[in-house]
Amino acid sequence: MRAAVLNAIGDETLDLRDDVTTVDPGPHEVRIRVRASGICHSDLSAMDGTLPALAPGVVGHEGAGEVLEIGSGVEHLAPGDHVTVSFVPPCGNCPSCLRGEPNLCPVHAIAAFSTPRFRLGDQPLFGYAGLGTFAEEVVVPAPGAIKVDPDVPFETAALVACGVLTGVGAVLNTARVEPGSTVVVLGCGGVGISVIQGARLAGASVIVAVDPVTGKHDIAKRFGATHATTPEGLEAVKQQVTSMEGFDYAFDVVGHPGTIRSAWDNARRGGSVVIVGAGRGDAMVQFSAQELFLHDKKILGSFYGSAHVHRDTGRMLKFWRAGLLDLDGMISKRLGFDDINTGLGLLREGSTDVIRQVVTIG
Ligand code: CXF
Ligand code: ZN
Repeated sequence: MRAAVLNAIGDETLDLRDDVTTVDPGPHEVRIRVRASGICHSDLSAMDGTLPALAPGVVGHEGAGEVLEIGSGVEHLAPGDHVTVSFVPPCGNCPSCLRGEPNLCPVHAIAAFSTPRFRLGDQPLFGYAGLGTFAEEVVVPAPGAIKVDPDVPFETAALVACGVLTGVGAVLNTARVEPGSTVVVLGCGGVGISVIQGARLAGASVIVAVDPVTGKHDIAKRFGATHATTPEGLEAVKQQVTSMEGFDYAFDVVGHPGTIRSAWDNARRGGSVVIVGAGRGDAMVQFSAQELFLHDKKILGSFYGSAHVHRDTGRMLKFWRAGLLDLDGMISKRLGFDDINTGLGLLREGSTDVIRQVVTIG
């Protein structure tokens, strides 16, 4: 089958091959025909070493498709079901799952680092984050396949699997933004736009979008931002909309020390600083011991939107059906399998017309 292979960490392009196979589904696993995959910034971060990943392997971690085959013991799925796939399949029994934090379930996430999901001849290939959705088929643990209604387009469903759960989840689950709040969002890619849409859904009265790429400002406004500015312009907008107090909620959706520090600086005393951006393990952020206590700000990490993937996937799609989340408008480019490297290149350049590119796999 076709798959986009990352031969080595540091490679700038993927090897588009047609001779990759999947492993066979074991007990409690399912084989899925991937029909659509989003291109997420974390795929680039896997390629350039920002985020941990194994090579050789197949990247892509935001996908949707159709169940082809179920292993023994799989009860909630049948061939033909439409599903999204999750990079954190919740095991249901570990302490994280039992305390209601399934996004932190380590069981399958850790196994993904020792269990190849594909083969290229005799060579085992890993699947990025346990998935590898830039392939025509994937084999995943059954709890990582989330059933969706068959009338949801695969491209729309795919977005929910990572970017939308991560961004909207950060607002609704992690921060629990209250109606009337003031919100600033640093970074207006696919996840940043999802944070903006989540803030609109939560009833925020002010949503300031910040991105150095000015071409993204009008896009951010289309999805609910009330103001949009470059990082240099943020101070003036803050003065204007919060009377210098700062924002109730500041979301970093970049993951750089500078943007995290800016989120802190722009939150009001007592406000919340929410870290959504996926940064490097060795990038350090500085806070003084005094400011940490004196300003009473809450620093909230948000991994996978603190989502309950089996609860929140359907919830996001209900918002979409109700017209409260514009998922289709987020798809700025529809690509074919052969265009994956072009799509990654556009994302790397911070292209103005890229919010989410979706690859139709088949
Ligand atoms: C990432 C987090 C690390 C694993 C892959 C997905 N989140 C969003 O892109
Ligand atoms: Zn992602």
